[in-house]
Amino acid sequence: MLHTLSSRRLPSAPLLLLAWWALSLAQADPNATPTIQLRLAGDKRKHYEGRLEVYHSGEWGTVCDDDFTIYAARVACRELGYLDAEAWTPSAKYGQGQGRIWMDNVNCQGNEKSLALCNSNGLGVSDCKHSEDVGVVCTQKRMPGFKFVSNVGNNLEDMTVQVEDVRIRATYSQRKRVPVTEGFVEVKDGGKWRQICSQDWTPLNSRVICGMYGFPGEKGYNARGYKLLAKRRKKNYWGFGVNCTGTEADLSDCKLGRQVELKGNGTCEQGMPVVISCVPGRAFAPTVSAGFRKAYRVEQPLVRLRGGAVIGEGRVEVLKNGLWGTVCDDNWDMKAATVVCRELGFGSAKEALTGARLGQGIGPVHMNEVQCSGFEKSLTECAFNSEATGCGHEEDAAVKCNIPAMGFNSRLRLSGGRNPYEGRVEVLAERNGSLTWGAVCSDSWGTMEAMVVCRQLGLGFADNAFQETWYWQGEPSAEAVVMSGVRCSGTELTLDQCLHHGKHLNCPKGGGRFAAGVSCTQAAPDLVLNAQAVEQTTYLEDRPMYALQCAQEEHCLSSSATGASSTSYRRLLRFSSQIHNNGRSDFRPRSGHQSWIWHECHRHYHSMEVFTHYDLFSLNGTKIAEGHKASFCLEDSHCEEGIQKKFECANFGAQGITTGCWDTYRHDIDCQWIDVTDVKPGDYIFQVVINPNFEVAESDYSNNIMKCRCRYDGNRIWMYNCHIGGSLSSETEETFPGLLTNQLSHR
Ligand SMILES: *[C@@H]1O[C@H](CO)[C@@H](O)[C@H](O)[C@H]1NC(C)=O
Ligand SMILES: *[C@@H]1O[C@H](CO)[C@@H](O)[C@H](O)[C@H]1NC(C)=O
Ligand SMILES: *[C@@H]1O[C@H](CO)[C@@H](O)[C@H](O)[C@H]1NC(C)=O
Ligand SMILES: *[C@@H]1O[C@H](CO)[C@@H](O)[C@H](O)[C@H]1NC(C)=O
Ligand SMILES: [Ca+2]
Repeated sequence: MLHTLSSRRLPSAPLLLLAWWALSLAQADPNATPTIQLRLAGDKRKHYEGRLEVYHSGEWGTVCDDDFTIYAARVACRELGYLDAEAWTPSAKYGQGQGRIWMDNVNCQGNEKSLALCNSNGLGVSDCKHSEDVGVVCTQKRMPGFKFVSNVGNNLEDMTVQVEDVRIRATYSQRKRVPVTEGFVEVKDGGKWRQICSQDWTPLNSRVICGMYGFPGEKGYNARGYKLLAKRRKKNYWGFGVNCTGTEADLSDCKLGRQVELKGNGTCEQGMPVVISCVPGRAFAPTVSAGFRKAYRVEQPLVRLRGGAVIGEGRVEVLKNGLWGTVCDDNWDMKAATVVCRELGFGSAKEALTGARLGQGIGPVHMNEVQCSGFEKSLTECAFNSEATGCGHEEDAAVKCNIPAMGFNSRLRLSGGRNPYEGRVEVLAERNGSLTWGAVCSDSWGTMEAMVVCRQLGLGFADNAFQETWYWQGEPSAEAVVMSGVRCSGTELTLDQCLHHGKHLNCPKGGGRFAAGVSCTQAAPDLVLNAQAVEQTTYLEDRPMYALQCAQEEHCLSSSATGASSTSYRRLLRFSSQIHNNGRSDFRPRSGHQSWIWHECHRHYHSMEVFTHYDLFSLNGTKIAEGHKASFCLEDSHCEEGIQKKFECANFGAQGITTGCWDTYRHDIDCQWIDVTDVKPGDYIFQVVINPNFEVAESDYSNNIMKCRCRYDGNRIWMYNCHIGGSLSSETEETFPGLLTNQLSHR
């Protein structure tokens, strides 16, 4: 990138002359413009970005970043059939290319039809190195009416497929199935849908297209039936074949196949239109529309996604030795991301994300420098380095996967809100024999239910669940309640998978302006309790009643303390809790200052009346010590390096926990204990649950529960095996006696 002005910025006089000559030629006769083709190559993390490569005189080469601008990127992206460019990147961000550096000092106005029409040193004239290869990020949207032209002739080595759109066109009898998994493949080129000639077609091509449509695999189909159908259809074949290796995440990464010789009568030689049949993941098994689909859970996965706003997105976590951990983003690419997506029953990857873009995990970093061939059945079969030294959770890898078109948001809508992300929830339901939009009863309506709505609509996480929506403007568009008694566990893909009353509606308050509402958000906080801190700070204290008056008033002692003499002692199990916000937005109490409660005894405001539960259970799951509900004054006690504290309790300050900060309740503050005065010696399970009523939305609730084994000999107490919910494999968790995970998953 660094160069002296004299040698680089100003082309020598003969070069200038040459450039002028080439330009004037080009203007005089458009056919004299050097013929080039473009492609996006290299280590991509989205299919619509990459190293810009130019094909000329039978050779692929790159473009130097000197003088490159967003205008040049726009010309290149449009030439590739994308609507526009979003950005460009210098210094071989997508890796160094090979061969010639075809263009240097490219200077475009932005409206040129081809990169070849922009000013430059001239094709092949460059003194750059491949470390200066330029990359572009195009918009995901394709240009309507884009024509895939090839002016390079038949010599199309390694050209990629750039068409306007692709689709699977279901036959009439299959059209009612959701999702569509089988049909003729068509590409849109020059504004027209065209079939592909089946000569040279391979299952690898089918695999890529199934992946784009959200399906992990492809299978055979009844060829004879389709042959008969094809005979009767009018055909309009595309002029090219497709040559995928099977590991591409998108058709635009596949090479172009042979040109197709179309006969005068419009048939392709020895061929018929390409048909594919995709195999959906279990969660997306087809049903005839409006059928009942059960929520589905993976049996014993080795890989899972966490912290994603919508289905098919999340931080990648892998199981090793019974312990869940994360993946470092070094070398994280579309191939690895696609292996994860297919393994989990989705299609290929839409995006491979780096830098903990979907939140930071906890526990170990299990994999680093992952390298997949693209055909592995599981990410755990890819090559990787188990040494993750230098990889912190701020480098956690994540994915966004293609999922099938389920028409989820055609059965649910929001109305009346102040913006498109909020509103009264309306569902399509069968009433008196016809489908009508109706409201949802707000009895039992809470964050879990709102989460399912936001996810189903692709709007992210729930920010708020409203039980009253009367203060929104506008008359409700659907007055009648058509759904009541909704209770979701949080894993459902759609609201109708949640428990509800079905036909037997029961909603005393009615719908209208009291109907259920939601507001959705792209980013949510994620509170996680530091299990080690609990383990390390536990001890017993015998404290006289006269020093516990405040605690008694705040119900922090068990019932046997009532009426106890002021000189008697209570035995307290004390510990510190450290609550981190690992999510992507700040945690704030649901209610504003005006409704906080002043606690005279402790002289501060509580912003959430129930923020944590502390309990002690026997090994068979019976509650032993009366735990209590603790409310807190939320603040940033400490933050990670480089993050500013925002929340402070003192003086009626703003309460909350900033992303990257944590709130510490030291073992020596009042009520930070369980009263174990009446507990007999033995083995127990100690449990802490934070945000237990899901009052505030989080991107992950599974890590809100923490359990420890606990041994009490009558004098001393030992706390061990402390761990966060969801951090162990289900088998390991089962060997840990007692109740547990279910505690959180239902109220
Ligand atoms: C597909 O590409 C490979 C190499 O990239 C080549 O060997 C093969 O002949 C191509 N097949 C077709 C049908 O173009
Ligand atoms: C199209 O023409 C070819 C030869 O030109 C012939 O073999 C083929 O049967 C014709 N197909 C149809 C559908 O007419
Ligand atoms: C369905 O029909 C019944 C009786 O005809 C009527 O009372 C009720 O309001 C109707 N419900 C809806 C949602 O139209
Ligand atoms: C559970 O264990 C406790 C003692 O730890 C015992 O008193 C209780 O009866 C047991 N309950 C069941 C259902 O086994
Ligand atoms: Ca959480």
